[in-house]
Amino acid sequence: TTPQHTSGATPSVTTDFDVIVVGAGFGGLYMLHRLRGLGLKTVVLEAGDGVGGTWYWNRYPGARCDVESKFYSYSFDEELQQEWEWSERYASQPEILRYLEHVADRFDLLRDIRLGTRVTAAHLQEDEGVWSVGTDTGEELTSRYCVMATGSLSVGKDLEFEGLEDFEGACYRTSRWPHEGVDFTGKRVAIIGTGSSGVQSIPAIAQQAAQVTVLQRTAGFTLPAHNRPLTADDHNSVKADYPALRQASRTSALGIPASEPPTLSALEASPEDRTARYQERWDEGAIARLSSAFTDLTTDMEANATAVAFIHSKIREIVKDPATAEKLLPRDYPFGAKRTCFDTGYYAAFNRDNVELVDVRATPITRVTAKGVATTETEYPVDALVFATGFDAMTGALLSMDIRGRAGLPLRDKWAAGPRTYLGLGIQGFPNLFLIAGPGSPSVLSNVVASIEQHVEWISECLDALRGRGATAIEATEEAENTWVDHVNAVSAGSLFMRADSWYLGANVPGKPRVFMPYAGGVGTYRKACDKVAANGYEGFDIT
Ligand code: N01
Repeated sequence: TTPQHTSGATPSVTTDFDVIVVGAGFGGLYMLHRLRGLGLKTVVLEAGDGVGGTWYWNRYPGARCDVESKFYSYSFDEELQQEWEWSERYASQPEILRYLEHVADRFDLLRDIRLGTRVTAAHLQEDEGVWSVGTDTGEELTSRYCVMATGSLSVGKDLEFEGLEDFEGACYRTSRWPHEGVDFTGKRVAIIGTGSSGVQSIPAIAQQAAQVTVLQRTAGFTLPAHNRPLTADDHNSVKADYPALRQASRTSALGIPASEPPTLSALEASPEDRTARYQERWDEGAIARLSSAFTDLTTDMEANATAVAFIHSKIREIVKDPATAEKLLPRDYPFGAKRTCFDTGYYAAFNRDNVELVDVRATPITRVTAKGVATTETEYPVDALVFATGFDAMTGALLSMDIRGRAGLPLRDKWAAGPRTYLGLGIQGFPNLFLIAGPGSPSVLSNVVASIEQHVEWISECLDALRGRGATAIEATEEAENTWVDHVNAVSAGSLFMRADSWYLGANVPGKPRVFMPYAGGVGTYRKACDKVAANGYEGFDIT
């Protein structure tokens, strides 16, 4: 690259780029498009050999989004949303990847994306106010601004199993699935993990493999997706409604248009009415609909227990073997305290002769052996192991890089007791570094595409405003960051979310600080807070 003067930068300072964006998923692609629109020289560095982020890596059988395709898509370009046709209500991983590849192509993004380039370090050169970004390809690039579009669920949790190196069969991770796919025909497969990735992949793998052994530690809640192909009528009505749907998403709590709020307590309804309402919403196939069936499911544990009892009754109804059904009943935490899973044929898969459920809380996994998996009770000989064991969520990708701010302070040190951000967008001590859908923002508690668009637009407008002022640096103040972190904590304190050992709390990763990382105040409320900060001249940020 030819070094150039950055727009608005001190003339004596030259950088390779105005902005370096890390990651080419939904966030990085749109960020690049917007920054180009501002005339800022931008490069996107992407570890994968293709664009797509989450949808590039998570190619496991059955991978599908749990937000309807009409909402889980970009809204920023009218022609794009009018021309793209989703084939299913809930889009599959291959289709979402095709969509993102189409977007990259349509907006000619690839020429500013370096694929196969993993960022390993980002150091602030404090005197010059420049970020120096190191990659695993040995490059050292400089920029005035850095945007981390690195995803909340992009770094897998370490595999904590002893003896893994002894295993003579094949090992797969759902989040790093081989591009050529895997043929399990005639194979015995053990699947470890029954979160969203597990419940989606288990029924799909069971259709092919000779034998599937599901190793379940915690039974979770999963609702049927009722996915279906979209018809011409669906397309026409969505396309006609897009402006209203998008506007409703932006002001909603979850980043999808809100339905009528409930008016009745679960405890006031008669048992018959309650069951009827739960059944109606179970049949609809939309996660948020069941949890908002009554006013008090997220606030009153007795009310919540009625939803749990309904879901238990459904599991008992679907799963023919009573002993297996009992093991599948979620009992460890209230409904909604962890991210609810969304499946196609999960419980029914346990009615197949080739699927066996092992409760590895009762009989824990002791080690992986040459031939399979050993528990305290027995050994399960298998040809392949599939790990659907989750992610080092929200902070994993950021802390896997050596990010250093003022006085060389590592972000890992700054966040030793949990992530601290202002609005989830900026970090005190790390000027000119922006996060997309990071900790302290609604991100994983929302339709993340809607949240990403809001962040990208806020950051673009902020950079444009800085340029307008002739400023070259923006940094969250300590006071603003402290106030925001206190607010994020206050909103989640006492909520349902605190009642489960979830990845929202870092509880799935041994030794990770137990801090509720996303902002639970809702997408619309959050957007207003961000807009107010901008309207007040970026209050809470020091601008120089
Ligand atoms: O990961 P998870 P995931 N021994 O952490 C088990 C999004 N997503 O990849 O609960 C035995 O939820 C662990 O057991 P336990 C979505 O936001 C969305 O499935 O810790 N078991 C758990 O069962 C989701 O929430 C979609 O006891 C071990 C599982 O592994 C997030 O990604 C699809 C274990 C991990 O579940 C993460 O989902 C996929 C061990 N040592 C993902 N370690 C959709 O859009 C872990 N487990 C639908």
